[in-house]
Amino acid sequence: MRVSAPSSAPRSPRVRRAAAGTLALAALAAPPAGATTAQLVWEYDFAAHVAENFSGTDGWSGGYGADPWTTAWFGEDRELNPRSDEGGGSWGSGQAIDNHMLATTRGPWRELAYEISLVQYDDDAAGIVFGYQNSSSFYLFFYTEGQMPGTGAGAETEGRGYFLYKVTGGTAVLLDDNSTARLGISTPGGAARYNRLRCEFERGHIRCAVNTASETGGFDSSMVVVEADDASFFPAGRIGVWSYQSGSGQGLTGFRDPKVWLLDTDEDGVVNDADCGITDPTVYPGAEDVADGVDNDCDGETDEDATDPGDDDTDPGDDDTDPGDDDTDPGDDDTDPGDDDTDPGDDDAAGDDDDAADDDAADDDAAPPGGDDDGLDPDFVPAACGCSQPVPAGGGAGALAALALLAVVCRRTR
Ligand SMILES: [Ca+2]
Ligand SMILES: [Ca+2]
Ligand SMILES: [Ca+2]
Ligand SMILES: [Ca+2]
Repeated sequence: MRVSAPSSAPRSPRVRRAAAGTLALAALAAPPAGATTAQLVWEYDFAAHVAENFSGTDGWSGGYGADPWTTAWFGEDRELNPRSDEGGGSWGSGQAIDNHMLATTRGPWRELAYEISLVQYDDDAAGIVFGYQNSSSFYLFFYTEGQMPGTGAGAETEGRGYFLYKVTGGTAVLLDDNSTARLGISTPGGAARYNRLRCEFERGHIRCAVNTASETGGFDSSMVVVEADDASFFPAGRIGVWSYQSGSGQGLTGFRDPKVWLLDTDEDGVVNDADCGITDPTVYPGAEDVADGVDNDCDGETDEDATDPGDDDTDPGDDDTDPGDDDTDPGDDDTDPGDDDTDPGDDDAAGDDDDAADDDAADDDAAPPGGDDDGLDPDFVPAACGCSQPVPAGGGAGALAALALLAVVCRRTR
């Protein structure tokens, strides 16, 4: 259904805007995904860029050239209006269904809160796009009390309420809708009344709210009209506005005062779009990358700022004060300060210093001939005998018995 634009006094005086102050985000109670802070990264004033054909102005670009947009339609009342918006088509076909205006040089953004004011003299669909990848893939939030594109290819249908679509490769799926929430956006033939639309996108959770009572009055949870989770959400994309069948040569849809905030879920001062740990306030670009197995500073390397990069911190007995201790010997308990950890056969018994003067019976006889004092070396030769036969290898009782036998042999050969 089509309505005519008011023929006289088409617009009431502009609503006097409240002074910039507390961000509306803070007033949107109980954010479901924990968003409590955000950074305003962009706002735009269409009134400062009056153009008959607005596409191409300051980075804005129309998605469908046959339906131009303008900021000069109503003289001093300079919002952004579609000049025409006819026909149907399908997503990405270059028909009216694609009649959007994108901020092509802002962003791309993903984890955001996006607001804009909308006035609607028609009863057909109008809304906003975000996460825009191309004309066939984007998120679309709109309101209608008349004509609208359906799901799938976008064949025209009629509806009433709020709709949240995800259009992927030219096919729209319904993420959520709401036909019971108070509408009140459309004001066919009546005085201009701007409504504030807001969509938040945080970690795949999308929710959109409408304030139908005040263009600048902020939001609370009662104003949320659609809400959904999208586990396979798009990467960062552009934002824009969208109008369907509401041009009719009269510019029945108007937008103004877009604003974008980027969300900082963990309140570490770095917005989610730049934070590799969006729920961990110890992880952000510029953080010290300590030895914890985590890339704390989001540079792709892990633990590069740690004092001892070879220390894996998995040994509770390792105090990390000995630079010569590489923690790679599981048999080293690090409890003997005199142990230099260079002998893999070392059992770390107290008092064992692994040197040539070792008198431990468990010594492996690595000392040079004659340098060992245990008398049990394989290369030991009794100096008083003159026999050239070496003592059999081994130690303990066997070796002592061999020594006794050798003494008998020596005596008999004299
Ligand atoms: Ca953060
Ligand atoms: Ca973080
Ligand atoms: Ca790092
Ligand atoms: Ca680390």
